[in-house]
Amino acid sequence: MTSTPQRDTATHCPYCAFQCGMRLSGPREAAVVDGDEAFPVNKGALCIKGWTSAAPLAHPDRLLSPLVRNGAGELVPSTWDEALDRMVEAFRSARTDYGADAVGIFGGGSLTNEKAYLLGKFARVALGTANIDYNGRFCMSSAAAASIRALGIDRGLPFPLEDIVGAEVVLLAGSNVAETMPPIMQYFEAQHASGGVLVVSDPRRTATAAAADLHLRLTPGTDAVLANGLLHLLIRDNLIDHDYIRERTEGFERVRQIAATYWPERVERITGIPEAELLQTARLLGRAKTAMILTGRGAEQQAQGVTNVLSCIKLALALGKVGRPNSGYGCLTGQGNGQGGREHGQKADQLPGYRLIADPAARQHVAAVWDFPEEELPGPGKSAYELLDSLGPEGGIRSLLVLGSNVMVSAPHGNNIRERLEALDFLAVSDFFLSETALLADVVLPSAQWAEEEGTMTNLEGRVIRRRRAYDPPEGVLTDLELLERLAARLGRERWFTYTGPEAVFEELRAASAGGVADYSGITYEKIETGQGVFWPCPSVDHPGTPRLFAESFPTSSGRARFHPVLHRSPAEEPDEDFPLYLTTGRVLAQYQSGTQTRRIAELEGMASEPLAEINPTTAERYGLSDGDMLTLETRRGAARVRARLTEAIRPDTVFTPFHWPNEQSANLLTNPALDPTSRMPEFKVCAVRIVKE
Ligand SMILES: Nc1nc2c(c(=O)[nH]1)N[C@H]1C(S)=C(S)[C@@H](COP(=O)(O)OP(=O)(O)OC[C@H]3O[C@@H](n4cnc5c(=O)[nH]c(N)nc54)[C@H](O)[C@@H]3O)O[C@H]1N2
Ligand SMILES: Nc1nc2c(c(=O)[nH]1)N[C@H]1C(S)=C(S)[C@@H](COP(=O)(O)OP(=O)(O)OC[C@H]3O[C@@H](n4cnc5c(=O)[nH]c(N)nc54)[C@H](O)[C@@H]3O)O[C@H]1N2
Ligand code: SF4
Ligand SMILES: [Mo]
Repeated sequence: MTSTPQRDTATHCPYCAFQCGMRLSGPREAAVVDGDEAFPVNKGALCIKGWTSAAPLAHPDRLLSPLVRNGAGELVPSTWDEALDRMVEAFRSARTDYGADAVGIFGGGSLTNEKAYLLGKFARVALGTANIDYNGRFCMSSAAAASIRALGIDRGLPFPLEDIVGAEVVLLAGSNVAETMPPIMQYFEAQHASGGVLVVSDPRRTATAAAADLHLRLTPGTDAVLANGLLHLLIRDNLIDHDYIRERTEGFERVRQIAATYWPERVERITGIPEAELLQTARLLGRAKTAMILTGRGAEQQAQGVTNVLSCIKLALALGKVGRPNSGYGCLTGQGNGQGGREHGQKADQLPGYRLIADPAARQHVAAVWDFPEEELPGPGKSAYELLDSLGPEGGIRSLLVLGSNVMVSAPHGNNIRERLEALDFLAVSDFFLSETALLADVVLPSAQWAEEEGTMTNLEGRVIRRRRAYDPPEGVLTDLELLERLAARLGRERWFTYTGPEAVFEELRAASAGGVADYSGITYEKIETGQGVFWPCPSVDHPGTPRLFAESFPTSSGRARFHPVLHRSPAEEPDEDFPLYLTTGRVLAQYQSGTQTRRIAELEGMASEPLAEINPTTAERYGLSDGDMLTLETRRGAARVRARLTEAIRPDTVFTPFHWPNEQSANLLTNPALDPTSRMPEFKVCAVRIVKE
């Protein structure tokens, strides 16, 4: 693998939404990573994944040519011409035989804005299919849906991270940031140093909960009950902000009636949180001049994820905190470009600029920018799990391109996902490595990695930043943008897919997003360079960008924030005689997502080489389990083999296992695909499980 000569490039980590600034130097084979002290978000700090992030660039497993499945059923190296011809042939015949919607696209939140945008355009203009969605649906979609409904806009954090430092109280609902974005801890440490208090709700005493002043060890799936219970106490003790509620919100009365039914004894019974801790939390929040509520996947990845987040938002609204300094509600977005990836059209219901594909004005605007007939743009398609569940003759999607996701490991109800993928007539996967999903493909396309491409990413604050190319891609490897351009040309759509490079794609994205909710029209590559990023919305070139939202009003039809009168529900599946424990899933520090990248890095494997199921010692005793024993976790959908890790940190009624591993170790063989009715988020965080000792 050749590499361009050594140079020092300022770019950002390929992994999470914190998008730490880093400097990359040395040749690709021995690339050296350093934290970028000039970047104001991480201020030079990186986590272990960031420090080791250059290892995949020259990894021996790296794909360096396309692969195609031969007559004997093996994946063998091929030319690009052959791989692309096979794809075009498969897409054409699916379309001819079954209609345009028989071709599906599955994208990802790790793609740059340019790639996410072009993938959306590719689906609608080159393929004419409605069926495109992406893995962000499995991530922050419940928070996104709730924020749009209550606040009129979904920008994960509507304020910069530095606002955390000045918050007197922060309630962190279902997030383990000490492991999932460690450099954020410097903000909580500074908050603590200036007298601030951190409260964490989590069924486990995580590293984050251990660093907090108060840990609410709630029963999985009871976040809405907790939020309603806190609101009950705030109303009872007159700690809500009546002026704010009157002047800036609507719909409080119904919410007050609902909160009245969440009296403390009831809340304690359902959540398991002692009444004294509920009262302590309510008082902390109610008496603070500045207070913030932040949610992570713990509260969001549930079949009632939207209800949970709406309940957190109404707490922040009743406290009068949304739009005030060092205060408000925010969602901690997860993937590298989880924010930008949900704004520019790779979602089933969406066009660029966070426009809705069903909205006639949005269609006209984007069709005009694309110079494409509006009536030929498809309508809304299927959401991520529903799309995957529709693969094969029954569901009707016969051909699929996966670009930037490893659904075999990360989608819920893994046994069904495997069956559905196998029922396809044709599967193409673009990745850097032969992921578990790529192993099932008919065509595998080797993609350039983060340090080999130019583009923009939007971090968890809504700050648009530059990803910079330090190396040319290895010979034989294309960027995803080049792949889409070549495919479109072969599909006879060259006219709409000819760009001089990523910046030209961004220029078109600017125009397509102009006037939309996520307005990038005033952002340029140059402006990002000079300002350490630009916060959207940024509607004109002379506009400085918008670090803080909601100071004056909300982007709703009335200008007011909306309270939603929502009642909690039980999780879709509750423990019973056969499956007596809760199962919850999530992450560990040293592995990232489906692990395609991080399971190949020796240093990270040394820290976490297999899934450890966290089990309370009292529970373990019932099953005769000792620390380190192998066991099988079983749910109604499947079984997974994991090693026991006994710890007092977890509730006795709950088992936690991380989802970074494939095959018989996969947590997603167990998880429940029950979907939130609004966001279509699966219930990754709660189902019923039993332990079988080996
Ligand atoms: N190391 C590492 N970092 C990552 C990632 C990674 O894979 N590895 N992925 C990135 C991505 S895409 C994301 S989305 C973020 C996710 O970041 P987080 O949201 O911090 O991660 P999770 O571990 O999924 O879930 C957080 C916590 O929710 C708790 N939880 C489980 N059930 C419930 C519940 O019912 N209620 C509440 N309140 N809490 C519950 C879990 O015990 C867990 O500690 O991390 C990002 N950063
Ligand atoms: N049980 C359980 N399941 C979960 C979760 C959970 O908490 N519990 N969390 C969910 C969440 S929040 C998320 S975000 C998903 C993530 O799950 P996935 O979508 O599987 O995420 P990744 O492992 O990041 O997959 C990205 C894949 O694309 C490749 N890739 C990365 N960047 C690019 C690129 O630019 N181009 C191309 N062509 N390929 C690229 C990587 O090598 C990798 O194989 O998992 C979800 N699944
Ligand atoms: S916190 Fe996220 S962005 Fe920063 S180094 Fe770790 S994985 Fe990379
Ligand atoms: Mo995520």
